Amino acid sequence: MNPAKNSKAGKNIGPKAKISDPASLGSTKPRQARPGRANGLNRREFIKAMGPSAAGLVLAGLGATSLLPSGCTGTLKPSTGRPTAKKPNIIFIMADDMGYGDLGCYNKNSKIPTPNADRLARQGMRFTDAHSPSAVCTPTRYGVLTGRYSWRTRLKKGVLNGYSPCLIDTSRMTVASFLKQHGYATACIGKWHLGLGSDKKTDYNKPLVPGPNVLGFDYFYGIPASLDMTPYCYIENDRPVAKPTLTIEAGKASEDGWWRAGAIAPGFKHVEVLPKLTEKAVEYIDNHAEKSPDKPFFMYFPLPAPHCPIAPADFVKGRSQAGGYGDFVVEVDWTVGEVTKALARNRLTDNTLIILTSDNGSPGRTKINRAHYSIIELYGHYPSGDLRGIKADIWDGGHREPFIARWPGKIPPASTSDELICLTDLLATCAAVLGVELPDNAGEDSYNILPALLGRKPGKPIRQAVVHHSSMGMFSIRQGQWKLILGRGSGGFSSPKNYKPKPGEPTGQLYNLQDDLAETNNLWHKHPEIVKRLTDLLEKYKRQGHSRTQSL
Ligand SMILES: [Ca+2]
Repeated sequence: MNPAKNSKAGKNIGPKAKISDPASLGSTKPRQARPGRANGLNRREFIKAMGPSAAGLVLAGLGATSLLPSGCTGTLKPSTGRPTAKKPNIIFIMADDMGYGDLGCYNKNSKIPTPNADRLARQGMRFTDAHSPSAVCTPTRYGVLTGRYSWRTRLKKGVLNGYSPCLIDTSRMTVASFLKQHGYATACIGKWHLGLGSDKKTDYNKPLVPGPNVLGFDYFYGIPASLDMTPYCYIENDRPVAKPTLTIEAGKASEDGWWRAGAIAPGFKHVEVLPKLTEKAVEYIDNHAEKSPDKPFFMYFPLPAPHCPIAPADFVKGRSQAGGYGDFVVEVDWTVGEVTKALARNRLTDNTLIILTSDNGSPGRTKINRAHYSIIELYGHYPSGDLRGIKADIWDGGHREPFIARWPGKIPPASTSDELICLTDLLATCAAVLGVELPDNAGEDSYNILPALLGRKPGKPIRQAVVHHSSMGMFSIRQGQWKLILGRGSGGFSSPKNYKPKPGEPTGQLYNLQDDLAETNNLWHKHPEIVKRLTDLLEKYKRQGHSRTQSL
């Protein structure tokens, strides 16, 4: 196959796009930096700032960053020649329904080539015990942006749809509003899925307020909800790029997954969404580097893939040994590569903290409910790796996530951390990066994981515990090696969903993950004292309205 020849994505990304020719998929070579730019200074400014010795080095062809301490691309002061610490750019890429076992760097038996994610892991830190606060989309997104568990809101189970009102209270601090307050440019590019407007049913003929712009994002470009949820349209800031005036029947883009029938904007094609959003993200980085080089930026980039409908672009078809799903993960990896290349050519790599994770587990593990076929049976690929369960479940396959963080000079390269963390930790960690305290009424379930990112070993866990939550609203709490589940069954997609115990049987599940990662041996009856301790801690977290112990 010649991917360039067959690429629809390449044709449809538009004349302004700077994303790679898909024929170079997997290529690791960063493009040349824009001529004359070095750390936001043009060549003349840079030489003036660094003095004659720098001029010689630049003329000798050495990159500007090689002159600076690793990890620091600070504003240069002529008086001392030393850089001053500069706020890092922060990019948070969150795949949709990508499993713990999909990426090669997490699963040596993965059937999916993911060279860009693997490289990010080699350049940064890979967490092995990171969790989304929920096993499904909307509540995880709420938790990422607010640092607060979503079950504290009106959303006690399930997810929103494309016509739901905005879930985040407009008075609540978000990662975006916090960073904006501290001088950042802020952008959300991708799948929103947190509700738009305040009407009971969103009216796409009216400004979509409140939405991302009201919640701290200077710029938003994306889709309202999941790729299988109507209405199918792009939104820029607070209105559709084209209104969803047409209708489409339910359909599919490949052998797996489908989209619902309903409203669609003229020209909208499911298969084009990930390339389009990638183009927008790359464009944002390029534009920001050119127009606002001295201002740090935060880009929240929630991808619509590999969520169903499984809709890989032509240029990735056949690239994996795990069918259309695997190919869609390859496309996610390509997106990661496009972002890192954009950083490199703009010489932003060294001063950017980039995180790659997923919002919940993969649904593709078994022939259960919405998973239309078994990726394991067909391809021998295990999207959940060695974990039990799939998306939506309370078992770790539902919410233990790949989590890779790179920040050159700060985060030790090729490192691994087994620190127990949660995606709600982004807010407190951003505050720590800036050296700012969070107010008590923000980030109630957010812990600062910066010490772990920097490779420090404080000797005790950063988090007191993490609370897990399934699609059906089943709770679990994790502390150390112990995981307590308040209920029987998966609480999600896997069968049994909610097993009703017979008299005398355990009413919940207790696992020791240290020697039972697959959650097979229920120790509920064996350790009643642990059951009580963790039950009490969970009740305390619910009662007091927060679980954060830092600065509270
Ligand atoms: Ca998801």
